[in-house]
Amino acid sequence: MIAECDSSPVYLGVDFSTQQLKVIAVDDALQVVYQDCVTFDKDLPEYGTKCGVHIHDDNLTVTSPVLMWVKALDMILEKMKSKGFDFSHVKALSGTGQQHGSVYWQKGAEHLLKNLSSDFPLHHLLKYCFAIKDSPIWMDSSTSVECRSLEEAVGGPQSLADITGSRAYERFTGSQIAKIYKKCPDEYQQTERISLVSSFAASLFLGSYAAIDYSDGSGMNLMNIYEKTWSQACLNACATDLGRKLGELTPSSAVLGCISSYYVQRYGFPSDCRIVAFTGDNPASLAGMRLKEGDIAVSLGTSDTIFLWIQDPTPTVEGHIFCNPVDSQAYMALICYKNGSLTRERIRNDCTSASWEEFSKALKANDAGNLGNLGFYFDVMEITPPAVGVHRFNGQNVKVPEFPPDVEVRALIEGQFLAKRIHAEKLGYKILPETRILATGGASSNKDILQVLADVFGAPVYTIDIANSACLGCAYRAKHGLLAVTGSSFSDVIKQAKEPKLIARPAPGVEQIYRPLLKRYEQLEEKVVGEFVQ
Ligand code: 5FX
Repeated sequence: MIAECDSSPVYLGVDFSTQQLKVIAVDDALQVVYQDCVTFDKDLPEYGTKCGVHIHDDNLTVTSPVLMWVKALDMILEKMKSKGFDFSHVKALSGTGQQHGSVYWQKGAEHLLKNLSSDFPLHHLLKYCFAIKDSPIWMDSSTSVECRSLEEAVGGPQSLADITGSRAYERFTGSQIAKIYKKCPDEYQQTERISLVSSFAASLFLGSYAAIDYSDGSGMNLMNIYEKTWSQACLNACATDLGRKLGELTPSSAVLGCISSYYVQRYGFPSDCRIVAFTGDNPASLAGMRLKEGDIAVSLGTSDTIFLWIQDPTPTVEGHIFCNPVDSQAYMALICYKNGSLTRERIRNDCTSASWEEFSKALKANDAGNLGNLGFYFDVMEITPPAVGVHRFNGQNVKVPEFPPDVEVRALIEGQFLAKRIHAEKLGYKILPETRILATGGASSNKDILQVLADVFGAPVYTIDIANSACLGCAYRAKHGLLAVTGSSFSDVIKQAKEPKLIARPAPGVEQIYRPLLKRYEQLEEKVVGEFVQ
């Protein structure tokens, strides 16, 4: 699709996700006029990533090369140019990135950012700009020691959650920075700015360091989510001089400035194209799905997440509270699962001929409840609950070594959704007659998977046309950022956007099947975690 050649405004959303860099452009009526992507493994094989990342030998450390992200940006902009995308209509641009990952800018990098020559691609110009070449990302779980000392420094896990919205989590940026401070002191010393993936990406467009927004900043264990300022106690517990290296925080809908002249000269963006603060992928998804209070979002991507809109948060030691990206008075609650689409793909490959069609057939081969068979599929160390390995139980709660392929497929999908419902209810979420489940992410295009979601939750499932709600949400946020100065709310701005559409309703009678299974699954989950802890 090519943007229309009239003078109507266009808003751009970009998404630096785990496996791809994506872009979506919408017109003034918020209709999608262009979409594109660069896939790291396929399009940038020289970086040798698998699913966009490097898993290190300890199986705990997970990083991505920061220059790969920069080169992906060069690539996608060149692609758009060669397809005739007219950059001169772009009035505002915003973006998103995988949450928690961090980027370490070398001393002198901002000077380079401010003086980019449009004759060269960014990955040439920024080659020596990073003190740490491999950025730690959200899949990393190597920082347990740093987590414990951060919690101890502020009075324990609940005290840390009371300040930052979450107890210490390995992937959160505070403990990742603490690890780098300890293990790579010279590189830390050489760092003049630490960005999140989202604010790093914003900096590339801005041509100077972009502030971290409140919503993505909530995923660091460093920010006071009520005061929206860095918590000095948390900063002190992680590294010296950290406040200065992190810079100021900013509201998620703030206009940070105009696009760098590099993009004006090289691609033809208008010089007054506004850069609206970038945010994390889950907050951006909340915007893209038009989530309202009472809804629950289920995102089925590289990570699975569930999230809710909340007004008065009570942080606990399970799940996270983030500042809301579209309403500065509100919050969002989130739970993240590491075993998402990669585990679904693994089971698809093991149990079918690696086809989603076959996977769907296998899923439908057994009735709701899977004859009482339940499974836990944690190929990598899970976050909630903290456990690893594959654990299968028959209808008598006896552990079994394997299931027939179609039972395995249903056990995986039912298990993933039973877990999500149990954990959402533990966060205080109540399923009411008006509840809507908003599904997004790659697997949300599979109607059979969404039918199981509707059945397990006993609520209707809706989707939007665009599976990448995070990227779309940023195109919406770009327009909102521009209009927010005139007092328009996000919900006013997105009135014109398409409403989510109904995909699946719970089948009659399933409630009676899943109610006892939810109880059993919860008890078995405790057993699995207990085994792991011993
Ligand atoms: C959320 O807390 C997560 O860690 C993941 O969903 C990442 O944001 C994936 F990009």
